[in-house]
Order: sequence, then C-alpha cells, then structure tokens
Amino acid sequence: MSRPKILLTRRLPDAVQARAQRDYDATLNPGDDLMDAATIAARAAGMDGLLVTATEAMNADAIAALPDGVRIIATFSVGYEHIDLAAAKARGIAVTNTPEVLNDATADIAMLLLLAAARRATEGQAMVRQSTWSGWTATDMLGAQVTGQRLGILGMGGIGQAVARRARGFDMEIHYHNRTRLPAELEQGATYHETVRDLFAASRFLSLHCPLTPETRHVVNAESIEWLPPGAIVVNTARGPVVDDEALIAALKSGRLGAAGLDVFEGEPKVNAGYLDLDNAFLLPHMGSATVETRDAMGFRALDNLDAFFAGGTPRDRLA
Ligand code: 8YV
Repeated sequence: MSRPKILLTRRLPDAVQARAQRDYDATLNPGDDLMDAATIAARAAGMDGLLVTATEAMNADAIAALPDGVRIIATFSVGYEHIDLAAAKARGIAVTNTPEVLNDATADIAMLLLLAAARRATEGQAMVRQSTWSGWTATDMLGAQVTGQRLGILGMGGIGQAVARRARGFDMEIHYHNRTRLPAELEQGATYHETVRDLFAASRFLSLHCPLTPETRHVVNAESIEWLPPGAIVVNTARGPVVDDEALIAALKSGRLGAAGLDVFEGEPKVNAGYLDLDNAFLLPHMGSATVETRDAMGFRALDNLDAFFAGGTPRDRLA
C-alpha cells in the first residue's frame, strides 16, 4: 500500500522531518516560507493530511479551500485557536494538537519571565551592556521579592500545574482559577478562586496559562487590571490576545502595575511599540517551547497522531 501523503507547512526539527519522510510521502518546506490559505490549499493538492503550526491560520475559509483528499490536520502546538474546529468537523477533517510535551519548557520560560520582571532584568541588562553601570550600591536596583509571595495562575492545565510546581520551590503561595476546579491531588494545596476577579485580587504575581477563547480574549484589560493589587507583576506565556496591550502598557507606565514578563504578543511577530522602551517590561519572542527536546517531542507527538489516524485508530489528541 502506498504511504499517505502529508504536507509539512513549516520547517520542523531534523529528527521530526526524518521520521516524517521515513513513514510518509512527506512534502517539506525547507525554505520555511510562511504560507497563506491559498498557498496551503494549492500545495495540499493530492495530500491526505497536513502537519501545520500555530502560524497557519486554518480558519473556516482556509479549511473550505482545502482539497477533498485532506482528511486530517495535525498541529505542532498545544494551542489550537488558529484552527476552526467546527469547520473541520463539518468537512469530516480530523484535528489533533500536541498537549503535555511542552509543559515543562513553557513553565521554565514563565519562571524566567516572572523572575526577570520581578528583579528588573531589563534595566540591569541595559546598564551592563551600555556601560552605564557606575558600581554597586545598597539602595539601587531593588526589585520585588519573589519568595513567599502569592502567585495567581489563570488556567490550571498542564502548563499551569508545571508553573505551580516550580513556584512552590520558590515558597510561593499558589492561587488559581480554572473552568473546573482540580481534584485535591492535583491542586496540591493551591487555593481555588471561583472567579477571575477573585483570583486577580489575590495575585501579587499573575501568570496566564489559559487557552485563547472568546472568553479569555483581553481578560487582562483596563477594568481587570484594577482588580490586581497595586504593583502586581503580570506574566504571559499563553497567547498575546489574552492581554489588552494598550491597557497593560498604560498600567506599566503609570506604576499601577510593577512589571510584566511577556513571551507572546497580539499580532506577533509585530510587538506593540509601547512596550519597547518600558524598563519594567521583560520581553521574549515566543520561545516557551523552544528547546531541542521539546520541539522534537512536539513533532513526534504530531506524527504519533497522524500514525494512529492513518492506521484507522483514534489519535490520542483528537480535537475534532
Ligand atoms: C509553539 C505554542 O512553539 O504549542 C503552542 O501552542 O504556543 C508554542 O509553544 C508554537 O505554537 C508552534 O506551533
């Protein structure tokens, strides 16, 4: 039997591409050019499946444009807001994602952002790199103590729980809000808040780990920022649009919030210019899952899902 034909819309790690080529008639994208919906539809001609990433907008129009042969879209990401599940389902196209395997790497970046924001890493780096450091003093560059402080986690899925585990190592007190309360063995003593407002009110530090949905879009906004304690520190490794950038920038400028650590941005790779000269914003370019081990694991998980589908089974991460 001939091997299924799959299209990889982005360049993926070598080990992932090697496995894809071993097991499939795989078309790669060695130049890693970004494909719009029309290009994907054209290159998907004759394909049985697509292996996409979060940079491809598989909205209703993009899915409608796909040739009939495409029966599965496997995304190399845990987030799947870029795929219209209802449109895929309506066309009988299966969709899978890659949960779990990026929990640790993303939680590591959340802690990096939290510590960097709390301890004024942006300013410190600039002083050293620009040779404006005039020497040690007992009173300059004082940041926020992390140890013993309250950390609010919005979205207590796998990544949120991995952040909680790390933060406990810093003796932080864990508070969270989630659509459903976790069982006690997963809560590990964390305090559950029924509402986003109650969580924000308890959060000296706030780390965002919710998926992007209509409910979470701009959940950090001018009104909800007022629920946070004065000087609170906000960390975002989830999705840029969870935060209303203009509101966050205004609060960082006024001092209503102490600092922010951001790995994701609305409209990325463009970043709201208001962040760029803020000393109290520590900024990274969407690197949450960017380790060799994790990116390999994400690719293997996507291929596991394709393997299960083409073997006639149900992929473990089937979303639609
Ligand atoms: C990925 C992510 O690197 O998995 C996700 O949802 O946000 C990132 O860690 C990116 O989305 C690749 O598709």
